[in-house]
Amino acid sequence: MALVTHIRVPGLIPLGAGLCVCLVSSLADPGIVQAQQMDHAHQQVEGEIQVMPSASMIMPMIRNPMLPGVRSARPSVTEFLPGGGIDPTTLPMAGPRQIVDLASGDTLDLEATLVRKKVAGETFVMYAFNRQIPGPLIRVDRGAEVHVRFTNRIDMETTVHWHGLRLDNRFDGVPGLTQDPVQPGDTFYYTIRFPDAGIYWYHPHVREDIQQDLGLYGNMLVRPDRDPYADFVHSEQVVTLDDILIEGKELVPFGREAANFSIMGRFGNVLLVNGEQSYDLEAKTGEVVRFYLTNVANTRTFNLSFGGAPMKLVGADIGRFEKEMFVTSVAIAPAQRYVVEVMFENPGEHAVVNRITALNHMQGKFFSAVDTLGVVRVAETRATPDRSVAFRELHVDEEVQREVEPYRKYMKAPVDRELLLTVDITELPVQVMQFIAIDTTYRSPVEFTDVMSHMNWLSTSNEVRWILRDTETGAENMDIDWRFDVGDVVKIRLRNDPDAFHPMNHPVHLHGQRFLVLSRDGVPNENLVWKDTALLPVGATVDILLEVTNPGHWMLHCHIAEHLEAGMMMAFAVQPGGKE
Ligand SMILES: [Cu+2]
Repeated sequence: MALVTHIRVPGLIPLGAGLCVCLVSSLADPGIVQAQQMDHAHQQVEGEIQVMPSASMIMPMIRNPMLPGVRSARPSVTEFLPGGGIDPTTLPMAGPRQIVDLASGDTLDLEATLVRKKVAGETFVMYAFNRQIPGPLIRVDRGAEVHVRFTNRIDMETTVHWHGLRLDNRFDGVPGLTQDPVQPGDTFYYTIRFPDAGIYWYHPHVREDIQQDLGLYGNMLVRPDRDPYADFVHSEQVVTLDDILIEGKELVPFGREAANFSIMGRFGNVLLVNGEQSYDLEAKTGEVVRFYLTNVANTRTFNLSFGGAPMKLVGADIGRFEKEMFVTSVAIAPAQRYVVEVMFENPGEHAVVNRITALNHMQGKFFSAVDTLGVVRVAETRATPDRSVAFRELHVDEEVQREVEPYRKYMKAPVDRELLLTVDITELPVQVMQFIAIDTTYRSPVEFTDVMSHMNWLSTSNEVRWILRDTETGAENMDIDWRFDVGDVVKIRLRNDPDAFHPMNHPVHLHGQRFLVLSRDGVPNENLVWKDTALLPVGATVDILLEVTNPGHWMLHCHIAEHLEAGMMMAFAVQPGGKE
C-alpha cells in the first residue's frame, strides 16, 4: 500500500535575506498571519529595515517607564517569585531533559519541584518536572496507554494538562472542570492515551503565566504505527522555543493574586531553546534533520529559520499535512507545534534565527528584527546515505488525505457557532488609557514582540478582561453553554475583533478533540492538517471544523497565559453515544 506519493519539483523555493513574514506565515499555517494585513506592515518596513541583535534591545526597560505621568504607577497586585522563605542554595540545579521511552501499561513518576537554574549569567529559583528543564521527553507508540504518578512539590497548587491528546476527560488536568487542583505535597494519578501520532506537550493548567514560564513544560513524541517517512531524514531533534523576562539581576516578579502583563502577555527578553540561552547542534554536510518544534512561551510567536538552509514543512499539532511544502521560515504561535525537515547542504555555521516584523507603538512604525537562537555547525564530513533526492521531492500523505476528504464539503457549509475575540479594559491610569487609545491606531496582525512593556506590565487581570463572546447569545467566557454529541461535526467561526480597545493576536486552543482550519478570511485552505491550536491575527476570521469524538467537559481558550488568566476561556460539553 503506497501511502506516500512523490511530486518532483524542479528546484527549491529561492531563499534569501529580507524575507517578509507574510509569505512565510501564510505558507506555514492556514490559520496564521493574513497576507493582506501583513502587506501593510511590510510596506512600512521598506526603507527602514533594522537588524537588531537581541530581543532585549527591542524591549524597553519595564520598570523604568518612558511615558510621563505614570512613572510611579505599579501593577495592582503584590509581587511574586517562587521559593519565598527557602534558602535557594539548598535547591538542586535543574538538569537537561532526559528521554523516557514508555510502553503501554508503564508508569512514570513525575514530580514538580523547585530548582535553581542559571540563565544569562544569573541563577534563579525556578520550577521543573523531575528537576529537568524541559521536563522528560516522553516517547511512546501510537495507541499506547501509560500512567503518570504526579506529585506536586512546588509552592503553589497545580495540575498537569496533556496538550493535544484526545484522552479521558478526567485526566485532562483542568482544575474546577475535570479535577481538583493538586495541593503541595499531594499526588494525582493520570492515565494518558495516545490515539494520534505527532508531537505533543504537557504543562500545568494553573497559573501558566508563572508555572509554565518558570520551567514546567515537556514534550511527548508519539510514533506512528508505520513511518513511511523514516528513511527521508538522518536524525530528529525535539525543540522547545521559549523566552524569559530578566531585568537587572532578577526575574521580573509575577502578580501573586492575579497575572500582570495582561494586555499583551509576558514577553521575555532572553530567548530559550530547550531551556537554554543558546542552541548548539552538530550536523554533517547533506544531513537532513527533522525538527519537532513546540512553542512553550507565554505569548511570543516565533518565526524560525535555519540560516538559509532549505526547509520543508511536513507536520503540525496533530499529525502530518496532506502535502509537504517548502517554506522560508515557520511561524509558531504559543502552544503550536510544527514539524520541519531541514537539509544542511553546505558545511559551516548556520544561525538559527527568529526573524520578525515588530511594531513600535510609541512611534507607529513597523520594523524588522532578527534574533539568533543558536547555531547548527555543519562538518565537512558527508552524511550517509545521500538523502538529497528524497528531500527535493514533496510528498503527499494519502492517509491524511483519505481521513480529511469527508470534511471538505464543510468548506461551503453554514457556520454553526461564532465567537468574537475582544477585550474590556478599565481602571488603568488615565495616561495609559489615553496612550492605548492612540496606540490602537497602529494595528499589528501579530505582536511578535513587546515595545510597550511598561504599560503592559501595569495591566493585570484586575483591569483587563479578555473575552470570547458567543455572537448568537451574547454569552461570554465561562457563561457560554455549548453542548455537542460524539459524532457531531461543528463549524465554528472565530473572529478577532479589530476594533477592540487593544486588539491582539490569540492562539485559540481546544482541548480533547481535533479540528481542521477550513478557511481564513474566506480563502479556503488547500492543505489540511489536524490541529488543536489556531492563531487568530488581529482582524482575522478563521473557520475551523471541530470533529467531536471525545465525551466530557472541555476547555476552549486563548493560549496566551495572561489572556487565559484574564478570563479568555470557555467550556463545552460533549455527550457520549451520539451519532456516529
Ligand atoms: Cu489571547
